[in-house]
Amino acid sequence: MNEDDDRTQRHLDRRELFALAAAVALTSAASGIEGAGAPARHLLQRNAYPVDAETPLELLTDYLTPNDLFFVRHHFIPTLPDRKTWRLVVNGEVDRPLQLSLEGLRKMPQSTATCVLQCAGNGRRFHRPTVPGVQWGHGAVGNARWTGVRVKDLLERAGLRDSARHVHTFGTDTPPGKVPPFSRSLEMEKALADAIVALEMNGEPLAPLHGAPARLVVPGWAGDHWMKWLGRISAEPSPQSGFYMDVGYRYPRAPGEPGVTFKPEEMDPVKDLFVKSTITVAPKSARVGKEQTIRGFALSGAPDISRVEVTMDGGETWSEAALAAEHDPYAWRQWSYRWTPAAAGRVTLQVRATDSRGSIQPKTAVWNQSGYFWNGWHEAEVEVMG
Ligand SMILES: Nc1nc2c(c(=O)[nH]1)N[C@H]1C(S)=C(S)[C@@H](COP(=O)(O)O)O[C@H]1N2
Ligand SMILES: [Mo]
Repeated sequence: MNEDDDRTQRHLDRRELFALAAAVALTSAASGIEGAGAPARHLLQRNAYPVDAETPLELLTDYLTPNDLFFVRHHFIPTLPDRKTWRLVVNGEVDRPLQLSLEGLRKMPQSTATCVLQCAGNGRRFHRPTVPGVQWGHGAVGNARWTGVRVKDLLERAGLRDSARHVHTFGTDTPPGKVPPFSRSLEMEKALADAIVALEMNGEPLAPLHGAPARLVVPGWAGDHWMKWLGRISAEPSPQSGFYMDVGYRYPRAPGEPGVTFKPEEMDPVKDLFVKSTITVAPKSARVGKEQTIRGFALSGAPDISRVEVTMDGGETWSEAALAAEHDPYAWRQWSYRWTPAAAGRVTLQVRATDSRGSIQPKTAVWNQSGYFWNGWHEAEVEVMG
């Protein structure tokens, strides 16, 4: 970062900090699948500075998650670029490095992907034994329409060289003190396949909380690859190094028993999301003979979900839920299950999803020291009255 770059950035002023605080109204964690009456429309804050806030599950009922309810995850207090002076630099192993303004990016062909953004740590609080880190419940996830310029188009315009195998990505947020920068890189193959430098989210200019003026979208991959406040992408022969590549955001190659930790070299960077299904609507109580509809969403690092099933006997027998018609590659798939209780008593409903690659959601998520990719069967308890 040279001085020149510094002048194009600024830290949040007081007004913006208050706006942030309002966006993530302080509230304690509620598990939120029951919620009587109209739920309050705000995020659930999991951390103060930087901002880490998730969406209450009962508000994750739309195919497209509204922007003001979309979860937020920052490693540091962000440095927000000024839209007018901001430039996206494309350099590294290219013949013609680029420096593009927002206007310049808008003039390039735009492309759209509707897909899931999920933090690798979503559901961390459900791992046993517990693991340190932001104690996300189920709501560090959302589905949105992202519009912008394909990374492929940018790299081709810059004259990508064959020597480049990885794309290093850099945000304009700077860590405090000795904290290492949030460095990421992704394989060239993935970057060229479907990554987008997004300028819009659900038809609106990207909001500051979500990385304005531009962020990376990596369909099917965990949120840590989705660099916000993007300032530079660089084509490189090798992966980027640094704490968040070499130590953080890694998952054991061959996971062990719960509680067993691994050295960084026994792990690989997290990439594809794991298949999972989440319940968003279930009654707390029901009546024998009266139909209920249970709802939720299912997602995966595979492009589609092929089935969602419900069990009421702990996995002995399964019934298929109906999948909603709306779907896009790497988007979530909404599902519903109509159920008419036959007998009084307490019922534990559990769901599991299967993706288009044939992966089936496991009953218990694989424990790992960073608490990534929790995807155990989600359940809801229903009291059936006679
Ligand atoms: N520059 C920058 N980009 C970032 C982060 C960050 O701290 N700094 N956090 C990442 C992580 S871990 C996640 S899960 C997503 C969250 O995106 P959102 O806040 O728009 O939901 O942004 C990613 N991009
Ligand atoms: Mo994340």
